Amino acid sequence: MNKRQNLLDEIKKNMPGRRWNHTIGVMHVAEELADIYGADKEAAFIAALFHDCAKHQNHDKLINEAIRYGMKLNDDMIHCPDLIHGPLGAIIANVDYGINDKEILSAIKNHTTGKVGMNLLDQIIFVADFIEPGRELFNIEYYRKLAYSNISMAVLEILNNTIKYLIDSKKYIGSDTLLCRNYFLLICCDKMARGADK
Ligand code: DGI
Ligand code: FE
Ligand code: FE
Repeated sequence: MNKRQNLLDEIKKNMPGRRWNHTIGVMHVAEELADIYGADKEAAFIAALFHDCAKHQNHDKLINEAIRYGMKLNDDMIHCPDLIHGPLGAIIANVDYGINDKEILSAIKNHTTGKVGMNLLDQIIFVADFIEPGRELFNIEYYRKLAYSNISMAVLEILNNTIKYLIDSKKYIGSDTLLCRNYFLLICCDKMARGADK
């Protein structure tokens, strides 16, 4: 059996079916986007495969796992344990599965909040996670279309959507989410961000 199949089997074994279906969707979309934008397809596949490998619904389990792997929890992670699974997933991919490509680990680590200066692979995983075929969100076709025509604009619009959702549901917003949104606003529409006239 080849290495790729071994990894697939290993990750599948440790995931509930629903999350595995989501992971397959993210892998498929990430490979497609890598093709379109000229990124490394194999790296996109591996990053997508691992991106949610640390996602446990139970916050206590997540925190305990993070501590067990020696991960440092920042304030945002303590206020919002949902933000732990990306960084923890990158550590697990590295420690348990020997993934040591820095770009793959970065894409896994930052897939929930994004980060300032995200590179192409980071953006592909971030966007693929949001638009994979299993996601049913209001106006999802708008984000899907954008993803295939302007990936940075797709990142910006997804972050705008997420921040609106977090405000509407009175949830804590992590600093990376806000900083990343402003970073892509400046990249995508500099004039608009400065409030400049047309
Ligand atoms: O793990 P997935 O469900 O596939 O997707 P994800 O890793 O992007 O996580 C999505 C959730 O993360 C979604 O409910 C919004 C939430 N999220 C993203 N940024 C923030 C956040 N939640 C809080 N509280 N604060 C954030 O800054
Ligand atoms: Fe996730
Ligand atoms: Fe995901």
